[in-house]
Amino acid sequence: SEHLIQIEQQGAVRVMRLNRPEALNAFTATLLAQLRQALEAAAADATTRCVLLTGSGRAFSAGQDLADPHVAPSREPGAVPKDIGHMLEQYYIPLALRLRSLPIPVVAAVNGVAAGAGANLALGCDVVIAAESASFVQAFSRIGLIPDCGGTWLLPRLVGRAKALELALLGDKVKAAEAQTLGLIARVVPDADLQDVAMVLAQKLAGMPTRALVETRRAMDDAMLSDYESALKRESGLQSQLGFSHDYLEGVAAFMDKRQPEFKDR
Ligand code: T3D
Repeated sequence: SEHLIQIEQQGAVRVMRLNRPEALNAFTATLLAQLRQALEAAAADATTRCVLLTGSGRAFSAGQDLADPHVAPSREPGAVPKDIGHMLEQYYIPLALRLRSLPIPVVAAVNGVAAGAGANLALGCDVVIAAESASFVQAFSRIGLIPDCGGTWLLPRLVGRAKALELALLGDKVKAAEAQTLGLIARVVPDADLQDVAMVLAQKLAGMPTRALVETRRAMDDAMLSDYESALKRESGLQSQLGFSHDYLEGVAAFMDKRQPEFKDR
């Protein structure tokens, strides 16, 4: 079948480019399946230490393809309505979970508009940077839905309840600069620099102690749901494990020897 994700390896960084530019990279079942497959392959490849997710054309992703027969409501009178929850159960939930549990960091380089599921999958990545001309739209309420792909979990955590509800209820387009000011994303860069800046960032992460990065993500996510003391204890448990890792020995040795570390764990 057609390749809807363009994959490219640059050293230890695997670039995954959503590649349905004629449809603003809107998600079809095929595209979602290919993206999940690509994530599995990156997770399984020991030489890949960072994923860079981006889009081709003028959009990052317009979210669910509303013309896709899996979800498009039939306009025929008397037609049986479809259960669009199946699409979430079968495709989006496993994808969102895999992104969040990947054994390597994931950078999202948002090159243009990111709407609906496209916005929330991007916001679920570890470091999100965007081009100046990019924008984020919680498009769900406009078509009678609620934010999915983790939107109800992510948005209040990223920007607080007041702004989260404003974004989700109104479904207005938020420009990249405002998204950064709100704390929705990490960084905004000039359009012409996006791919380079994202690659430098991804290469930097790829050279860092992968396990520590991934445990940091997990510990922060878990800490959101727990009290202070539990977070302290979880940190301690993870720290003991990391203390036995090659990368910890290497990191401290390199610091003491005033040389660049060479991290290997994954
Ligand atoms: O299980 C389930 O299905 C539930 C899962 C839900 C997950 C979701 O993601 S729900 C949200 C789905 N996405 C949307 O509602 C976004 C709809 N699109 C827009 O709001 C806007 O198109 C954008 C903000 C993304 C971009 O705006 P703009 O002005 O830059 O472009 P445009 O002119 O609106 O769109 C260009 C074309 O793409 C246009 O087609 P045309 O007129 O050139 O033939 C437009 O219809 C089409 N398009 C845009 N988004 C979608 C789409 N076609 C199908 N599905 C789309 N999501």
